[in-house]
Amino acid sequence: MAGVTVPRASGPDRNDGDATGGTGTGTGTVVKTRPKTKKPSMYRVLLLNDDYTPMEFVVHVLERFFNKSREAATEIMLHVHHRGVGVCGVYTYEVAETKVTQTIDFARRHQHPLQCTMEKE
Ligand code: TYC
Repeated sequence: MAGVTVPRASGPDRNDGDATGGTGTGTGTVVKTRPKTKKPSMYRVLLLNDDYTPMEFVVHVLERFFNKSREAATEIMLHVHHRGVGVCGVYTYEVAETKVTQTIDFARRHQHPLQCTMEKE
């Protein structure tokens, strides 16, 4: 039957990667496959204030594990000192989790109570 058009591969889930649309004429329409990519969820790593961890130690943690300059690290440390909590960086889940663990372990080894946590952005 000529002139009848059946919609194919119109939605994101209809395109299974087949490169032809069947018109029954031996010709076809090339349908480009759109690769399914998803942006990963991002997580904020937070540093918490306490009364005992030395300021210089917190600056060192920010330089060592969060790749901050001395100036940026000092700014974040002072923000946490005054406000109680502050963002050290935003990372994918596994990277954020690693930085939280590294920070807490490093603080513990130096007998400081410094705490660090993460939250979904
Ligand atoms: N409040 C601490 C002090 O006065 C310094 C400090 C800053 C501790 C930031 C923890 O995440 C922190 N020595």
